[in-house]
Amino acid sequence: MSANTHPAAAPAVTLTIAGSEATGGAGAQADLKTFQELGVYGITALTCIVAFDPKDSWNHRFVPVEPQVISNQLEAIQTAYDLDTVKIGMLGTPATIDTVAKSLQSQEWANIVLDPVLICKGQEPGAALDTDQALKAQILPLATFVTPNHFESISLSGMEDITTVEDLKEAAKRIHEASGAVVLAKGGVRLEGDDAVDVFYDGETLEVLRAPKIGDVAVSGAGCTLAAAITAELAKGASPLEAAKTAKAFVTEGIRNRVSSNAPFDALWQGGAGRGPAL
Ligand code: PXL
Repeated sequence: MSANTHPAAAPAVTLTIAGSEATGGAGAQADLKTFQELGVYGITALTCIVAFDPKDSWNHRFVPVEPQVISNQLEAIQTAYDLDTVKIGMLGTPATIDTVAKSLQSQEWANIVLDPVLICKGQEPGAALDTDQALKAQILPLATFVTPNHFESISLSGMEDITTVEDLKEAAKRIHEASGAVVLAKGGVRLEGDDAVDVFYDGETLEVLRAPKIGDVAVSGAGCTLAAAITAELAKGASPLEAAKTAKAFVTEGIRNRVSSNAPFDALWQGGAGRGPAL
């Protein structure tokens, strides 16, 4: 049956191009859970498989998916659906970036949301540098919305450090000027103060979004979930600023309802949003 048979009930179809993080806190798993919670139909093209190593301080073990297999997934997805909204998560290698850039360029998009995951602990530093450069050269110019964290904001803006909200504003402006994308630069738990502060900048509107910090340790999946929630909201027709605000509230609730495990970090729980603490 064609997807157009029930147009009134049809959810927005939303793609994430991302890696698997086996414990389910981050990556494609976080994206799909977020899409489901926010009422969009989620699809994934997997770029890599990350398995933390409990015998080695939970460092990342990273295995890329072969470029041909990534390309096959995207061919199936892009042929099956007329997509206009995509989220890009962890890509991981220059070859993956090449493949993904080609698929992105094969059609028009209304929204390309880039979570510019620059460093994965399990990668060779040399390889990571190549990957970072390829991401900046080939994917960042295609993005319509980018969500750098503290470290990524320093790297993408070329600033020496970011220690204040004023610094974060400057970084957001520089990244917008370099990319043309709407920017949500995330201070998270890295800036001092009681609030987790993010700076939104679209070239005209500069807005500081605040939510009380919940603890002072970063929670796994917060960055993925924030970008995925922005993606879902944009797919449903929200403006970029509305999408950013809804996403921040969603992440705050998900952190409040986080899940602990035998790993040394908690994971955000998307199912916690709007439901209060579990009884
Ligand atoms: O949080 C960044 C991230 C994104 N994607 C994958 C990951 C991680 C961090 O662990 O494993 C697949």
